[in-house]
Amino acid sequence: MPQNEEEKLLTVDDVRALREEISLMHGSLAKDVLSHTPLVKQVAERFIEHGLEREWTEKLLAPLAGSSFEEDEEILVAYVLEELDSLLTVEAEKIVASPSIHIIVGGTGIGKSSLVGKLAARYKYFLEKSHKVGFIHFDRQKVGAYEQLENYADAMDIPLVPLEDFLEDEYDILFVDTAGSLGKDVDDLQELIGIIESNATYTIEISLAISATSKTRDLERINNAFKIFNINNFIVTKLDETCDLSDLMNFLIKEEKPVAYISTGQKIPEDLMVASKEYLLKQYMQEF
Ligand SMILES: Nc1nc2c(ncn2[C@@H]2O[C@H](COP(=O)(O)OP(=O)(O)OP(=O)(O)O)[C@@H](O)[C@H]2O)c(=O)[nH]1
Ligand SMILES: [Mg+2]
Repeated sequence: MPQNEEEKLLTVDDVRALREEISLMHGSLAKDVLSHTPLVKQVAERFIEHGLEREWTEKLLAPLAGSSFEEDEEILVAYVLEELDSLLTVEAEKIVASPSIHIIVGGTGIGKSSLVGKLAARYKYFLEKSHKVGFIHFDRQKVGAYEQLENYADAMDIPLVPLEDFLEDEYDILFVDTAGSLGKDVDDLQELIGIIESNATYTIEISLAISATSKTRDLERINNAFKIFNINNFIVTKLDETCDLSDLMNFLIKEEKPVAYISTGQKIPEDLMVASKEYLLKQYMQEF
């Protein structure tokens, strides 16, 4: 190839740099447009203060600058909320048709064991169909973890099924309580998942419990730490402990994984609800 043609070829790094430049240009164009429309800019800044990323928010609102809506705050806010609504995903509660095992993983003290108790009670007592439910204990790290689950089992009249026995008897749904810092148990938990998957009896669901009080970097750290598992959905805990859902909202729209349940307090089994976008957005807007 002649030297001058070779020189013309773009390297991967060149393309990457070009892409970044274009995306920056879009960002600054959006900013330029917004700076001429005080109300649109003000609404954008408020959402940015509430956790949304600057570039994303400015790009979203830029087309409204210069439109007939640029002076209508209600419409501008509703427009962003509509977009958030379309990006958030929630999961409908499953009616268990075939035996299933639901494993709850997540950081230390996030509310995993409480969730296992709340969910088991819900499936046994509060749904239209009463399911045959059991607990599986898989927390070998925390002293007292077994007793905590045993207490729920006694209080709710739900069996605590020994790990060796769960394939013996068929349950509609088994809830597995795990440790926050799994440490060496990661391999054992993966092995358990492998056994469940290779045995046709049960389907498996893994939920990552995340606290509404966690900051973005903690949410990302926990999410990365548990990526070794095939996480199906999130369960948000401790929503009652904060009025500021900025970091949670930003995390959820970036992750694009559905939220299945929301835990709203310490009371077992009452403080649990099936996830709703409307509820999450209402809570998010509370402090707006
Ligand atoms: N306010 C509030 N407290 C909660 C919620 N869920 C759990 N808790 C409390 O958080 C504390 C820890 O709950 P656990 O369910 O033991 O948490 P865990 O993730 O199993 O903890 P480890 O097993 O130690 O990792 C307890 O005091 C619970 O009552 C919630 O939604 N809101
Ligand atoms: Mg626990």
